[in-house]
Amino acid sequence: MTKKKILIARAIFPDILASLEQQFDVESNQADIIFSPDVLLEKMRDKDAIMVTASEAVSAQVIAASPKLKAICNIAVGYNNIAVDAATQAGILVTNTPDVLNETTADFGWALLMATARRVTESEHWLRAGHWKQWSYDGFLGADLHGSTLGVIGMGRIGQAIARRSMGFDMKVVYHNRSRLAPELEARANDATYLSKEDVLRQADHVILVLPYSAATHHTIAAAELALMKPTATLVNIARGGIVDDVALIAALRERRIMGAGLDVFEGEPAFNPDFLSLPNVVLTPHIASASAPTRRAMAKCAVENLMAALAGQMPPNCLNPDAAKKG
Ligand code: 8YV
Repeated sequence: MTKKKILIARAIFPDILASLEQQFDVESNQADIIFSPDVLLEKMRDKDAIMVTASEAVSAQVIAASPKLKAICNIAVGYNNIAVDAATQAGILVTNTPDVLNETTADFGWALLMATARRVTESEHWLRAGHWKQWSYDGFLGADLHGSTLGVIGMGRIGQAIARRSMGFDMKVVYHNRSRLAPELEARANDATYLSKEDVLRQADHVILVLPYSAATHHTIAAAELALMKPTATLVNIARGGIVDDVALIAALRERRIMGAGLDVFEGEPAFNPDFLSLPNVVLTPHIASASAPTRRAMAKCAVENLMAALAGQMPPNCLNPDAAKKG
């Protein structure tokens, strides 16, 4: 029997690649050279399934040019890079990798929160530059986490994991989400209080964004929203670029209308607005919130399970568009 053809668009763990090569005719990209949209389209033409990351845009055009395709398996929980409706119409299953990254991503949200509030990277840069000649009572005064109010915008599984961690800091949690959580979930999330987005921004000392990106969430935080925040507040984005209006954020940080920001994601990444580089009150990381070795491996394995199920004619465990099966 001829093996099914799959494309793995980015470098993955070599042993996971080797196990796939035993079962499928695999085109891989261990050199990790990003495919242009045209190259991706060309490579997908004869494939039965593809594995991509959030960096690959699987557009309606690319999908229309892939007549054999049965499955698009994202190695990410967010799937705004994939034209899911077009895939559903074409009878192509789309999968993501939820849950396996919740705790690791929540840990990283806290890393950014703490680094931002306590000015960790700013003071480290200062030290490395040789400026540390004496201790001073007001050197790098930051904001307290303990006893403060945490605002979570996007209270899905990762948002809830972040809120749970705030119990240890004796914090109050306020949140906004498309819909209010069930009472037992609010209780587990440190007795989180549901508020409008505006009230979360007004009340929180630290705001963290954990919502999925879509046309509806584009610029959830822009100039008007930043204006509602306390001048002492911090903002952390571990969700997606585009949820924050980066130009508006740069102006707010420059004018100290908020204290600081911690950003793991950017509009147009991996390119980002260079004005961030000249601001001391922002912590910048290159989209690494899920980057622990066990979690990245778990994400790859989850994507593999989804792909194998789809190519075996079964419903993948993390299918985002089960209706696609009806078109098949
Ligand atoms: C991914 C992420 O590592 O899962 C997501 O949605 O943003 C990250 O965990 C990254 O997007 C690569 O696909």
